[in-house]
Amino acid sequence: MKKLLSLIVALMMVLGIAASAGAITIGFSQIGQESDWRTANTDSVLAAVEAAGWEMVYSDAQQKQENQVQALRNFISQGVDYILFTGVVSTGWDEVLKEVNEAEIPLILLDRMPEQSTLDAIDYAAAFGGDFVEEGRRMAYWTANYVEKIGKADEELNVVILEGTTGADAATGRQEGIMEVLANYPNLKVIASQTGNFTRAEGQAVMESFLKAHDKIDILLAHNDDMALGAIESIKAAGKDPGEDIIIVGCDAPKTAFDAIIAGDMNATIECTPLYGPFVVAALEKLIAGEAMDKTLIHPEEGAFDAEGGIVYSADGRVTEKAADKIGERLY
Ligand code: GYE
Repeated sequence: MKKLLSLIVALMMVLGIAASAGAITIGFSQIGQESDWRTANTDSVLAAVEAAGWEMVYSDAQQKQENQVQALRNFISQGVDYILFTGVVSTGWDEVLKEVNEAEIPLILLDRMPEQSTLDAIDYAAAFGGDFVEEGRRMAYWTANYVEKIGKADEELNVVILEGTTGADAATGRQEGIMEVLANYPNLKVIASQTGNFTRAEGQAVMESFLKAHDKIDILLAHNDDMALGAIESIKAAGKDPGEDIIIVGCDAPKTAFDAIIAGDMNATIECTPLYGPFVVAALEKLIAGEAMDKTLIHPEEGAFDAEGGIVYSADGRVTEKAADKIGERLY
C-alpha cells in the first residue's frame, strides 16, 4: 500500500513537471500601481490568466520606462510564449518592441498605446484600450451640461485641470478631448493645468497649490478619479465644500469615486474600464488556436455616472446613470 502510494505521488510529480514544462507562459509588463484603476486592471488580467490555467510572469515597472524595457528583454530571454504590454508613456518603444518581434513572441497591447509611428512599424496581435479623447470630451460635455442645468451657463467660471502622467496617451488624449469641447464654451476658462501623475497624493498636492494661487476656482477636471479624490482633501482643508463650491469631474469610475459622488463630494465620473482580463483571454485563445487577429484597437463599452442620472454627457446624446443605483454593481 505504501509502495503504491509513493508510486502514485511520484507519478503525479512527473506529470506535474511535464504539465508545467508544457504550460503556456505569458509575460505581462505593467506600469505600476499608481491608481485604483491600475490595481483593478492588474487583478483582472492576473485572475483571468490564472483561471485559464496559463502561467504568468508579472513585472511591475514602478512607473519607469527603463524597467519596462528591461522586463521585455527578460521575457525574451526567458522565452515566454506571449507578451502583454502597457507602456507608461507613448514614445521610446521602437527598439525593444522590434526585439520582441524578432523573437517572434506575439504581442498584445493593453490600455495605453505607443505612438502611431511605433504602431505602424511593429507587429502586434491585438490591442485593447480606452478611447481617451472621447473620455475627455465626455468630461467636458458633462460639465457644460451641468453648468447649464444649475443656471450658470452665462457666468464666467474658472476651470483647473489635473493631468495624468506626462507623455501617456491617457493624459494627452483626455486633455485633447477636454480642450476641444471647452473651446465651444468660452465662459468655462482654464486658468491652470498641471500633472498630478494619476496619483492621489500628487492630486492633493497640486490642488493645494492651485487653491493657494487662485481665489476663484469653480470647476476641477481630473484626468483620473484618484487625483480628484486627493484634491477633495485639499479643498476640504481649504475650508471649501467639494462638489458644491467646486464642481468636480473625474475619469475611470472605480467604487471610490461612486462613494464620493454619493457623499456629495464629487459630481461625476466618466468610465474607463480596467477589466481587460476577459479580452486578453479571448485573444490568447484565438492566437493559441492559430486564428488570425488584426491590429484594430478595441475600445470596451463605457458609461458615465453622477448623483442624479440623466445629464447628457456626450454629443451623441447618451445619458449618465445614477451612482447610487449602480454602486452595488461596481466591480472595481
Ligand atoms: O485612467 C489611471 C491610470 O491608463 C487608462 O492610468 C489608464 C489610466 C487610468 O493610472 O487611473
